[in-house]
Amino acid sequence: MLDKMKLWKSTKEPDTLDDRIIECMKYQMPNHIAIIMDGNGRWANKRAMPRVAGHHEGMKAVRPITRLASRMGVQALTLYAFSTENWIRPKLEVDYLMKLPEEFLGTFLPELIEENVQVRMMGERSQIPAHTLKAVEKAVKATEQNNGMVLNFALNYGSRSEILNAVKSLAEQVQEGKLHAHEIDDAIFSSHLMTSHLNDPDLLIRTSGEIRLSNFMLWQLAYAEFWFTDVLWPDFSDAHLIEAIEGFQKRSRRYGGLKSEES
Ligand code: V07
Repeated sequence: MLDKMKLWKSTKEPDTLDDRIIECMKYQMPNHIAIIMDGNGRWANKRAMPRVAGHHEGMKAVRPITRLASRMGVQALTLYAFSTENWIRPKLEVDYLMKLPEEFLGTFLPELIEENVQVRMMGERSQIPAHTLKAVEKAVKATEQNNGMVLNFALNYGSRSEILNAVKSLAEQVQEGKLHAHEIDDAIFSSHLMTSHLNDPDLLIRTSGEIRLSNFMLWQLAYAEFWFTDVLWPDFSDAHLIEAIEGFQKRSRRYGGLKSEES
């Protein structure tokens, strides 16, 4: 895709996706992109299809986005696949969703290994069905020697519960005399979150027109740029990711000096 020949193309030619990728990569890329993949049910509704068909189409959209992010040099991509609030959905829908990791990895794992991607998962493991967890953990293990982009799936994840668990574990350390309460700072707190091994996202994308965080990475998104789009997740394509990154780059150039002081 990143054809070196394209570098020699005349600037008069219309912008192809490859041209835009090359142009984008001249500027500061987001290090960590987080995505709330919303609008799968609505995508299906619009076509008079069952909701699960939308989820399946949404799963198919993950692959090209992962591939493009990795090729553009993004260090981490976190995808909100299932929230702790999603359990209230009809059982058949939940059962279907919990089969998607297996299906996704069944076809995509060899390519992830090949592309040097590191698969990770964050979320409350105890409620996740054994068959789902097994598939995810197999992928985590199979890619742990890789050192390319981290593909972090938020699965049964909720940010408030993550924060509360961090508070509890810090409180225990204080109680055991291993830590003084006044020593607790941003870095120590962050190290007790599920993202302790990752930098904070610098770009959040939410599809499908909802302008909410829905309990997603509340601590980690403190300084992120937010990109909201009406595009439904199954329709979110390479061009949309590039558009979001171009938007991010315009903003981070505008606030240039300030950004690095904040973070
Ligand atoms: C899910 C597809 C994407 C749109 C959002 C809802 C439905 C990929 C995964 C996945 C998770 C872990 C993993 C590999 C793949 C996934 C769920 C739902 C529960 F290691 N898509 N996707 N998991 N959807």
